Amino acid sequence: MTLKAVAVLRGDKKFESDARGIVKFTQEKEDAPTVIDVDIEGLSPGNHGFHVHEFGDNTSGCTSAGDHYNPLNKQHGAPQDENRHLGDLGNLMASNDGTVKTIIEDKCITLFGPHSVVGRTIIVHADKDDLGKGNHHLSLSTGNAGARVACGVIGISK
Ligand SMILES: [Cu+2]
Ligand SMILES: [Zn+2]
Repeated sequence: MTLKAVAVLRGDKKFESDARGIVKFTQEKEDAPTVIDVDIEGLSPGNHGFHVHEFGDNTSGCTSAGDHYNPLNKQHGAPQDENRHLGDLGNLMASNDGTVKTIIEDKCITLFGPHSVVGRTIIVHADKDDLGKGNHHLSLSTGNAGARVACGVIGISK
């Protein structure tokens, strides 16, 4: 049975961000990769860290979503790394007009079972995620990706 989910991302006013967009998740069965369809605008050109964070709580904007979703207690990393947070999706590359339209396939993100990302928050950051390799004190926790410019709670979709 295919499961689908969607998040509507809005800019965080604290950072005067007007980034916004839609991220759709589709997974055909429990052991299949999840296909993530990204359509975002209003970003600065260049790379932006992209993660699922633990909580579906946006009461204080994107800040209240907590840390990277990490139910298996791993270090921050790149999507293709074995040692990565479940929520680590690497970077989105915004073009010169500030838009991102891309499709990501990820083997860790799931819509099934106890580690489902439904009800959690997807976040786009101001800066590039160094994928745990930046030698910064935040590299192995957040990738030093900076402010949370846009976010949205992942909800069940039809
Ligand atoms: Cu993040
Ligand atoms: Zn992470």
